[in-house]
Amino acid sequence: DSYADNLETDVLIVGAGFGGIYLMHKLRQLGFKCKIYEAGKELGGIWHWNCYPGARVDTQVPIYEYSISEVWQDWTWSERYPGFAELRRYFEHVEKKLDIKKDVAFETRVVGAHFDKPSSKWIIDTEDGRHAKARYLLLATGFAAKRHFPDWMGIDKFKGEIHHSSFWPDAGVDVKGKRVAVVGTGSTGVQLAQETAKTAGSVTVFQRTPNLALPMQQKPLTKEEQQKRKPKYPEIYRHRMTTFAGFQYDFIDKNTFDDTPEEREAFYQKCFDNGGFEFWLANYKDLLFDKEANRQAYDFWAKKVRARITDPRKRDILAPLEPPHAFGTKRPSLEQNYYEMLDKPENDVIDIKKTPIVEVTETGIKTEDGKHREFDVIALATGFDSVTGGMKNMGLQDVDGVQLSEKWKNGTWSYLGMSCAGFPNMFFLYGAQGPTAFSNGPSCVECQGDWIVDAMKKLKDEGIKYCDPTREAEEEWRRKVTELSDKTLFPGTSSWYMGANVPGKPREQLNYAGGIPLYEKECREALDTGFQGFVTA
Ligand code: NA7
Repeated sequence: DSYADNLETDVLIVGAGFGGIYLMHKLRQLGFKCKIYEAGKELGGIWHWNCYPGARVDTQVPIYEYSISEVWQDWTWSERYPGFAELRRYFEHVEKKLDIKKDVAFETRVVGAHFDKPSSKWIIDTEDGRHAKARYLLLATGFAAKRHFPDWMGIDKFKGEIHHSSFWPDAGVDVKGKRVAVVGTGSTGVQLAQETAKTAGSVTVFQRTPNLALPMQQKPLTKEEQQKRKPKYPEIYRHRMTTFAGFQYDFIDKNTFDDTPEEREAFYQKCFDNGGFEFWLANYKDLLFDKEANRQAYDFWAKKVRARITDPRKRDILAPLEPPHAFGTKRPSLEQNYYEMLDKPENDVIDIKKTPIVEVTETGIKTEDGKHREFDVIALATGFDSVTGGMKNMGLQDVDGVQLSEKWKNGTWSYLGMSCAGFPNMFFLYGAQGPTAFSNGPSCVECQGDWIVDAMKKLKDEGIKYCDPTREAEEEWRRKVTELSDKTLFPGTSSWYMGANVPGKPREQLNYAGGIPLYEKECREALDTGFQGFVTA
């Protein structure tokens, strides 16, 4: 790659997933010269990294795709919630349509970046010692760029196969007839356990917190039905930006106790039958605000799930009568036969809140009650240093040489969830203090991507060379993010939304909980009033 060595460009984008590709496509149209640095070997971001058994998106298509008409016009899916292999094919299709790869340096990991004041440019350093110079630095590294590994004693001693879900070998792992342990019950753990059980001899799930998983209601999609619906796509994409989470549906304009118990039961049932996140994001509007309302939803959920499990011990671990946390304050996984699968005698679920894992041995896992269980394969579905971990891990320095990891040591400060004081001409998306975890990825990426692109166009048109948010604007944004979250039930639950999944990480709301429409309005106001909150020169 001639450009990849000591490259000079207008815009350096980090990450070639949904976000990075969108930025590149839109900025090219405006005549910006862009390059992408990508640590992986292919386009697709999260779908490039995640190929564990069962990896699948939990948002329906066509909501989970670009609104770019060249891309959607001649693309169809095979099912409502596609798996990783089909998502990878989607990115191959995106490549055919948008010709992205010619400007991507793959296997290029960014390990440092600083702003050179005299030239007003970012100098970006890669792991293998290359450097790039760019007027703008755009970070599209997503919320799951840094894995979270448990620190159990003996984890290196295990003689079988052990893999983190997002480092799963591309060639797969042969689990046929084997004893498989799955640790973690986030979206990943549920999918992994469910899929692995199809061929494994046994699956044992180590659960710290039950996943309040919802029925996926997967459905095959025909080409014909999708083609017939395509004329409606532009309207679908316009509409998704008007909903709280960037979906095709929204919370209903009614509180839980406005309905009679019978009406409520029927409504909950309808959400379950429609499947996906409807029971979460198209529920009564007080679901995530009111404890009593939330309890109603939990009780319905527990009743439905408990009825599917015959083993009383497993039933109480998987769907306890008392809620482990408010429903929806941790991300529900979408399951297909998770509960029936774990109910089978050969499979098991271990409550590691009660009996924590104390050690990994050469042959298995030991828990605090002294029990040792033997395994051939251990799958770590222990998640990520979510939202902030990736950006803190890139060696980013502010104008005074202070690392972002230092600036964010005791908490996160950004402006609009897209910029940071002291990091001029740097924007990021799908990260801290934006709608990130409370929204559909492509909706969030397009909302923030359009703002970044419009901001850069404005900077160019007005001849502004330097654009840096003020610390006051950051303080105000952080206050807003906290205030919005404090009205909800989220702060009461230890989740990755709250930074509470990684030991030692500050507990704070990492996401903007006001929904996409309000978020967009606030960001647009800042731009339309002439870079309000930024110092420009
Ligand atoms: P998550 O949602 O962070 O889930 C991680 C799971 O691993 C969760 O159940 C954790 O329990 C558990 N965990 C984490 N550390 C440990 C240790 N040390 N011991 C035992 N169990 C542990 O990650 P996912 O990969 O499932 O999903 C990430 C997002 O990607 C998902 O929400 C989708 O948006 C896509 P806990 O709940 O903290 O008690």
